[in-house]
Amino acid sequence: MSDVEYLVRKSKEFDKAAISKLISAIEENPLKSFQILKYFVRDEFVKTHVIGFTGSAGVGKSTLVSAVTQLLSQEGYRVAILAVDPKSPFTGGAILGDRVRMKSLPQTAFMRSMTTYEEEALPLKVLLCVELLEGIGFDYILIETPGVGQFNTRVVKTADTVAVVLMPEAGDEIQALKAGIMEIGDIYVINKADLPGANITFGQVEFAISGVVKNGWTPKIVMTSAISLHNVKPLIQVIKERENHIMKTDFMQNKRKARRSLELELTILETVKEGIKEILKNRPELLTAFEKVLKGNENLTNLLTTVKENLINIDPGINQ
Ligand SMILES: Nc1nc2c(ncn2[C@@H]2O[C@H](COP(=O)(O)OP(=O)(O)O)[C@@H](O)[C@H]2O)c(=O)[nH]1
Ligand SMILES: [Mg+2]
Repeated sequence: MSDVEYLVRKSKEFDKAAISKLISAIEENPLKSFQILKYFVRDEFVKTHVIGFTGSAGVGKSTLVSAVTQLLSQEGYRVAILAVDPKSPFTGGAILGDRVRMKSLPQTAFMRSMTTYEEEALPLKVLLCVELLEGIGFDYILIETPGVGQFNTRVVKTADTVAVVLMPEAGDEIQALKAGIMEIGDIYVINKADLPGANITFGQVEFAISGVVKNGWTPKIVMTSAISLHNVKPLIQVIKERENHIMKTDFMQNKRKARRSLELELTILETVKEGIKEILKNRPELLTAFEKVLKGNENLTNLLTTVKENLINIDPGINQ
């Protein structure tokens, strides 16, 4: 048995060290991860509920995800958390803080932080890790993402349920909601309901999303206070309601199709990117040609045609 086969077998027994090693391998080289993912049978029947938690920094996503994990684990479910953390040049990321906040996770739960660069949004490696965790058989995969830019569209394609997390006096977010750019939520969570102003925010969200129906589902608004488990129970109830709704139709299958088409797109993109790097390294005459283009002595189309011909011949160097 190869190393990979051994790790795959252990991971199916929910061995955390094995799962971590497989995730590291995916992170290191997403284009080679198919050598791992092929060992996981994917049936038509989907039982994993993927929930994306998105929202501005500091609204309490990590605390909330940790509380949801504890409550679902108490019911006997297997929960995996992927905390996607953009590496910001300003803060250097919040992984350490998240580790501290999530250290009290139950024994059966699995948690992994993944760093990304802001402009990458939800990168391919995260989507492939969702594939892995689904293949292992987790009941829930909770993805924490910061609520900015491209994260939004990608999280919608990746998660079965999007929970937009807000806190009282979230003025900018309410404006965004009104403008329709935050209508990605299936659940709106007003966290920090122990602070003043939660009722007002609730009313504003209610007003902003009134009339919105997505795939027959009217988005729900729920108040939580993530610092106390008891005050997160209403969210668990809404998650179960949502589950009843989406499991009844072919929604889950369609979601996976959407996610896989995004994976395909990103896989092609990554391959082409690698190819471009190769070409730039091996064909110094392209730079000379480009300088001629800048001077007007050469046509850009000719240059790009050469690049295209070279790209077609690239060998991704990945044998399955
Ligand atoms: N008062 C109050 N504080 C909270 C609540 N949830 C989280 N916090 C605090 O808010 C801060 C940011 O929480 P964190 O989970 O890191 O937010 P994230 O950046 O969205 O992941 C931490 O100091 C938490 O302890 C809550 O429901 N009420
Ligand atoms: Mg966080």
